Amino acid sequence: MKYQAIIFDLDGVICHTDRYHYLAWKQLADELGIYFDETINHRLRGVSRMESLEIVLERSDRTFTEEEKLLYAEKKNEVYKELLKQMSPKDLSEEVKQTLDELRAKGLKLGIGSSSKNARFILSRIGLEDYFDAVCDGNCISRSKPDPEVFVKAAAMLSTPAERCLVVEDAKAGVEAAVAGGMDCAAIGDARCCEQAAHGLTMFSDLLKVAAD
Ligand code: B16
Ligand code: MG
Repeated sequence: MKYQAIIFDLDGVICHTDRYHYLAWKQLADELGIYFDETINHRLRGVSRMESLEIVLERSDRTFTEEEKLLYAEKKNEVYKELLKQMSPKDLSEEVKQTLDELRAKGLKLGIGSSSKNARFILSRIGLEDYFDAVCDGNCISRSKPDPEVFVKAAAMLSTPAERCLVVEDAKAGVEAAVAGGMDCAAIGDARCCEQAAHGLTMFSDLLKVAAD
């Protein structure tokens, strides 16, 4: 097999938290009197929390101090974390769980490479807290996607050279990060239009065909 390890993005690949991100950013934007909608929310996919805040604040004519920005990011995160408590193992689809189990049975190492600082909490909500061989998340990195740091560190945690790792991503910045790290990327959802992706997945279980090569 070409690949020895698969590194999964979390939000938008293993599970879906967009709605909660949307509701939490919307609450903050409303409080600040800033226009925010689903289209703007879409631009926040795979982008770090502070970069997301910058995008949300683009619609304001005010300038904000670094202190204010940190406070707003924290405020949004408190609302988001509260909303995440609604998640349960039911938010992990049968297709994703079965595919992960089959990939593991083939002897592949499985890891997470996520920009989110809430990745471990999300994994625990969906019943996967102890499932992965490595979890590299927003707390482990200083540069977010499209910088390859999160995937390079995940590959090191899995003791697997980049060329034997496959990254699964739903965001353009994530595909770019994987390729910059010397890894093949399987793109799902919106990221499928990225030419840099080595594979396109119509559905998550298509990974079984890709991994068998
Ligand atoms: P947090 P991923 C990303 O997760 C999300 O796609 C993105 O929308 C979010 O802003 C980012 O995590 C940071 O999340 O505020 O929880 O640290 O797609 O890289 O798994
Ligand atoms: Mg994602």
